Amino acid sequence: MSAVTRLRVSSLDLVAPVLAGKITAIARLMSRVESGGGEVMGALEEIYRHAGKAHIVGITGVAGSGKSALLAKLAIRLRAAGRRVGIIAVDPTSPFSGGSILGDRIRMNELSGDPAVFIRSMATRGSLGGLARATLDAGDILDAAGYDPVLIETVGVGQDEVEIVQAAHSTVVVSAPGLGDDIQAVKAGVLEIADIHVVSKCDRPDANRTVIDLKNMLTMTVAAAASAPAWPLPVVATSAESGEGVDELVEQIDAHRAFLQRTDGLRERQRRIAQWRLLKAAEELLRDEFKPQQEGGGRGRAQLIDAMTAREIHPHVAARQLIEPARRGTEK
Ligand SMILES: Nc1nc2c(ncn2[C@@H]2O[C@H](COP(=O)(O)OP(=O)(O)O)[C@@H](O)[C@H]2O)c(=O)[nH]1
Ligand SMILES: [Mg+2]
Repeated sequence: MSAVTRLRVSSLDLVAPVLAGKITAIARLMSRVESGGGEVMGALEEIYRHAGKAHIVGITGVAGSGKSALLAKLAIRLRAAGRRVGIIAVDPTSPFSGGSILGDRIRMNELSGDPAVFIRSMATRGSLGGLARATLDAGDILDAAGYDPVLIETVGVGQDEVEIVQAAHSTVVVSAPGLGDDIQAVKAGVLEIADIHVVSKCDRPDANRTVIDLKNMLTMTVAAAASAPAWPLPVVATSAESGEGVDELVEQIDAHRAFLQRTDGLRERQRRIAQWRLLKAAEELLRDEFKPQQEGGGRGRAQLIDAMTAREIHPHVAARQLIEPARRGTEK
């Protein structure tokens, strides 16, 4: 029995219902993307052609900064405005699915069961690069299914997570009061990738201090890098508890999208994202080709490792020898 018959419905057969916005088909295709495997590729090719309409918004910040709670509030507002919202959470520390966020105040079932809001938590997989790829493929699925915007939550640490955010059209960096003396975004190295800054939990008395600190820091860095002054970097104070600032955040996200469309920045970002995804996909192909259990190369892997350990050849040279046969193979 082939893998396809075992799956009963092939991934390709899921494409039409996904494009029609059928929740079960979307969920099934996403699960297949997450677990990997070649069977889903044909479907993803089809999906990719239909995607590219949604506004992809990355939301990042350290764990505990209030991203998930804010996203829930955002989703409720966007939903009330008649928009279909897709959310992908790449955050193993505070899973979106199941339980409640923000104590018992915002129950996720306020949103779940509503077909106009699709929320998915991506499992962090062991394979390097796989998570970023799977997340963006999942984003394509929601995009093609008519969700707009698609919000992607990641903890702003680790290369994968920062890269995912860089594959968004608009990036929101969340800083929370009381999580340390400095602005956490600086520590995480994501301050400079923000299109919109959020100071969360502004119902707390120490939030003002964080807003002031952040603004001070921004005047310094923006003055230093006067390259793209056209977009005035906003700082929005929000509270998922009181709902303060959430409307303003929606406005700023929409304003940034309009700015990108007006200035050709969108095309630029789309190209940057395409380039990044191209390189990611190529990396993954190469990695798959040289799985550890394989003996690859004109010289065997073990021999190359021996030679490197003995300091006879440089890793760069060994790597070339390792991939040489594959490169010859593709040139044929
Ligand atoms: N006071 C207050 N607490 C918040 C707010 N938003 C989130 N929190 C709390 O901060 C903690 C982390 O929230 P969460 O959304 O899971 O953060 P994440 O890790 O960035 O997704 C939880 O205990 C929340 O209850 C807020 O607006 N005000
Ligand atoms: Mg979270």
